[in-house]
Amino acid sequence: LRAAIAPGAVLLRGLGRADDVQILAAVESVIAQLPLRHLQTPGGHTMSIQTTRCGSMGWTSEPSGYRYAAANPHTRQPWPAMPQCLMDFAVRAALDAGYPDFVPDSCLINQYLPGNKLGLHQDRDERDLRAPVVSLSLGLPATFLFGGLQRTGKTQRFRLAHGDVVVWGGPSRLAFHGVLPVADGDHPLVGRRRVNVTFRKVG
Ligand code: MD3
Ligand code: FE
Repeated sequence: LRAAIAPGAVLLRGLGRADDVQILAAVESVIAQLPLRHLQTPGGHTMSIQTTRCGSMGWTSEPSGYRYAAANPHTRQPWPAMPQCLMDFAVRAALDAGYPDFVPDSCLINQYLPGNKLGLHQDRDERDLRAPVVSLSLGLPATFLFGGLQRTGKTQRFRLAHGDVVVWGGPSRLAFHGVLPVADGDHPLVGRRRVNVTFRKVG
């Protein structure tokens, strides 16, 4: 089921459900190589969600700001490789949404425990802003906030459930967005958490 939810943004409801066992195993293999942790914002706050990543470019937060790097600044090692099934899934989702040339080089994995949230922000650290962001929700459902190009504008709300995919491109690429606190629950496959996987072409 494909629905345009905003200019350039396409919701592919349940696309990730068919392969959820394999996708979750790939996510767990990344977590085993590079454990989830709370990032410190450049402003000195600790994020409630926990993060890890894979692919040739990894997103990091340092006192100097957010940036993408080819190596983990803590270990000077490359990031874990992107599992092939995650790469294949992201390419297929982008194709379904009308972005046939999408080849991600970066995958960010965010884990939300009940109560965790993500404040309104823009994703603008990627060099190639023509490429869309592909996001996959797993586990507990969440209410996603989607605003305009200004932080103070009106926001729309979307309920994202296990297996839902959104591809954010075109005019939506720089829109403000966030996630409301996740309600408690227990997902039969994923457990007491929401896992969000985003794929990007950093360039
Ligand atoms: C709209 N993640 O990783 S996914 C992020 O659920 C992030 O963990 C949220 O925001 C999460 O940066 C939301 C949906 C999403 C991801 C990236 C976007 C929406 C987006 C980039 C541009 C516009
Ligand atoms: Fe974001």
